[in-house]
Amino acid sequence: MSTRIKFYRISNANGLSLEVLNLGATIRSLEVPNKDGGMTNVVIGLANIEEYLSPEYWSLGYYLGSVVGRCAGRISNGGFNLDNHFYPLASSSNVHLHGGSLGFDKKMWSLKDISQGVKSYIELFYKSVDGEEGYPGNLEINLRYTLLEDNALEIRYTAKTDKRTIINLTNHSYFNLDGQGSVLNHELQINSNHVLETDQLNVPTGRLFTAKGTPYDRRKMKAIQELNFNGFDDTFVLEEGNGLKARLISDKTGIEMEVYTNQKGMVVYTPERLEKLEYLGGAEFSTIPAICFETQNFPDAINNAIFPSAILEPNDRYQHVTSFKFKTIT
Ligand code: FUC
Repeated sequence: MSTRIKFYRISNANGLSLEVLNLGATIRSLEVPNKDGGMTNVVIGLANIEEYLSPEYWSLGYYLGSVVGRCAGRISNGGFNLDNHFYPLASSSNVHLHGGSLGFDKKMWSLKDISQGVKSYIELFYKSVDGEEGYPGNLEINLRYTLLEDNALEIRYTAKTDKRTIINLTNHSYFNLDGQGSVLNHELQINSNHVLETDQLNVPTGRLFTAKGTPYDRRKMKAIQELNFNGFDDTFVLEEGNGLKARLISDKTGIEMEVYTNQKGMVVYTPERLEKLEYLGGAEFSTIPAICFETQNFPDAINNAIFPSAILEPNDRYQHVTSFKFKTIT
């Protein structure tokens, strides 16, 4: 397999345009029509694609736009037990994060298919071998990014294994509907009544708390910035079904984004700040530069018997669908 970074671009008839890298199946840009008749890149990307491979960038642990796996989020206890075997994982303070030292975000995915038409899509493939980053089983992942006619970016992950394993995939795009600055003035709605309680290391304790009456009550649309806003790095519990899971709006560009998923949880992450790197389009960012909607299973599910299972059986298929749907309010 070639180790050169390549990029692929697709667009749809309404002007939505997506650029994806083979490295980490990374979304580098997603251009959406704005209310002024122009386009806004609503995700944070790097100006120079080679920088996605640089040790300096990796050491920041941003995962800008990348697919995170084999298990997104934190795993406690320095690993996990499966079928009476303990699988140790790369950990710091006994906590494993985002698939380990060389997770799926740092792997070269291969292009399986690309189609430019009414339904434009890019399909990528990655095989994670038995034992990679300590996880059991050869895991084959197909990932399809589709630009639908109704201006949704659909991300469809399917995976199969030849041995019992655990899996929790997500995409780590940093959304900013202005393409620069901060998201503090964006309006946000999250359709969730419960949040996972976490400890000092941000590992779930196994308990949920009720969002009502706390800064996590975001069921009504309102500005991200509010008196008690202290940033999010939290797992919101999602209701089952096809309903709306979250909505984000910027008045400045008139861009609205809706989040839909078949996953049971969503880590909402708002970094405090980002290093002054060379971002795509010369974009500059300030305090609370972006918001990530990491749709997924509950982190550390393998170590919490009451969480939905993260185990993938050899005769089963992992199927995850998330879409980010855009509208331009003029
Ligand atoms: C999210 C967070 C982490 C981390 C990372 C970049 O998934 O849960 O804290 O900082 O993204």
